[in-house]
Amino acid sequence: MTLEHQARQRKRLTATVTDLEVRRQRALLVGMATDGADLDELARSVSELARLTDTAGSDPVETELVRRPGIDPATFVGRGKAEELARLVETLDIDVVVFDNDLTPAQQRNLQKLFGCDVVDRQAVILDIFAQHATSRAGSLQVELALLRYHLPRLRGKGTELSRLGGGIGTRGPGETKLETDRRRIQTRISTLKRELARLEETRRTQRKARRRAGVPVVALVGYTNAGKSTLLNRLTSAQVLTEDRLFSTLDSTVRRFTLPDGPDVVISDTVGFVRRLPHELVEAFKSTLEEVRDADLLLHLVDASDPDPEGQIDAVRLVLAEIDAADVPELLVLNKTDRTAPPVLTRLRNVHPDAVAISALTGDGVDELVAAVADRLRDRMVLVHLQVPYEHGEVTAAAHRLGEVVACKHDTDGTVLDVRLPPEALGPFEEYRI
Ligand SMILES: Nc1nc2c(ncn2[C@@H]2O[C@H](COP(=O)(O)OP(=O)(O)OP(=O)(O)O)[C@@H](O)[C@H]2O)c(=O)[nH]1
Ligand SMILES: [Mg+2]
Repeated sequence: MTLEHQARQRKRLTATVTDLEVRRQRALLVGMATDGADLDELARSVSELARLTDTAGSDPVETELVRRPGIDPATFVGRGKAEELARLVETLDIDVVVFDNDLTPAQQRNLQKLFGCDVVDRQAVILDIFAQHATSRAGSLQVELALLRYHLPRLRGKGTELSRLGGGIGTRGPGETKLETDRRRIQTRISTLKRELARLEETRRTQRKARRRAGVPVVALVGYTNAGKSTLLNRLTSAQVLTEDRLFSTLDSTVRRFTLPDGPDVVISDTVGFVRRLPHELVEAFKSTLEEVRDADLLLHLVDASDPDPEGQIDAVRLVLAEIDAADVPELLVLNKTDRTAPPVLTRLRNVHPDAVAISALTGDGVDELVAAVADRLRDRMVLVHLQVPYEHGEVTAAAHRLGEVVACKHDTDGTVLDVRLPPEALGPFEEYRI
């Protein structure tokens, strides 16, 4: 298979999802609650789906909330309801029906046939947004990997579209053999992507190790998408990360140095935001980007305090953190957007989370307190050492100032005597000067 052929094939595969945004399509949103499910939660989830759909480039023109005792394996919402929705599709001239719940490939196929239009689920919408926003090489490869994994089990449904790819060989239908070839091609591409990503990851891992050796603590910004992570990074450092009032503006990680007042340098990293029910394929594919988070010394967990459901966002973020093995990294909760949060809401959040710091990344309010809190938290993990450094080793004294927090410093006849707090991983080169 030629490279050009592969590229064409990849484009087609993504096109099945990205077709959504070529022209603004009219979308009908459907959310279903089975017996005992929390209806408020459903309403919130569906209103978030509306934002996701809009970000993906379609107009959510109508929303249908369905209650049912259980899931229908063939049509998800049940035959009667599905027929009702089909009529709505007709009346409202709908191009795509977006389900908030995950659909099985069979349900998706059946509904598509019944509605006579595209049917996608929340996962597909999120994947689509990622596909549109990925810019870096690693980001694009990760998104492609996630898309292929998502499509692989759904291949039967897409059979006719894929069959056009082969071209040339007459007008035979998809058939089992064709399907097998397509599957194999995708599997091969998945292996290639994994190899390429592993190579890219190796470089990043080396950079991370170098930072570790230099003893620079890493603070990772994490949080729900649109919580204000990039805005905070830009405020703290001179980074110029794109910030926008839309979901998933950031997909790549950016790292910047930042000097804590009277303290050591730290590295701050900003990375992809999380969302409720982030597709597993994406979490898997972005694991290498998210390793930055797992290896951090401190997580700044930003939450949009002005959101209707900040607690839901906190829970969703913690779930993803657990999924990437970062649940044990120390966390400092930051209540952001205080400038647009109702005072009683803020008071309640502060009571529930007494250790949290409240800020407005936009106005800068509370940011000094946040920086002090970060310094405190990092200090907790520092080790206090006493050093005597001969004057001819001035570079060691300089390194102590750069890497640690110098608490006391005096000049003796034998050299500089220092009390300094150092991160545990930076102790090595100082051992011989300890007294
Ligand atoms: N009013 C107000 N708006 C804020 C504040 N912080 C961020 N914003 C706005 O919230 C939106 C999202 O901010 P970003 O910094 O892009 O959020 P993010 O967490 O990086 O989002 P993603 O990268 O998309 O996951 C932007 O429109 C910001 O201007 C704040 O403290 N107050
Ligand atoms: Mg961002």
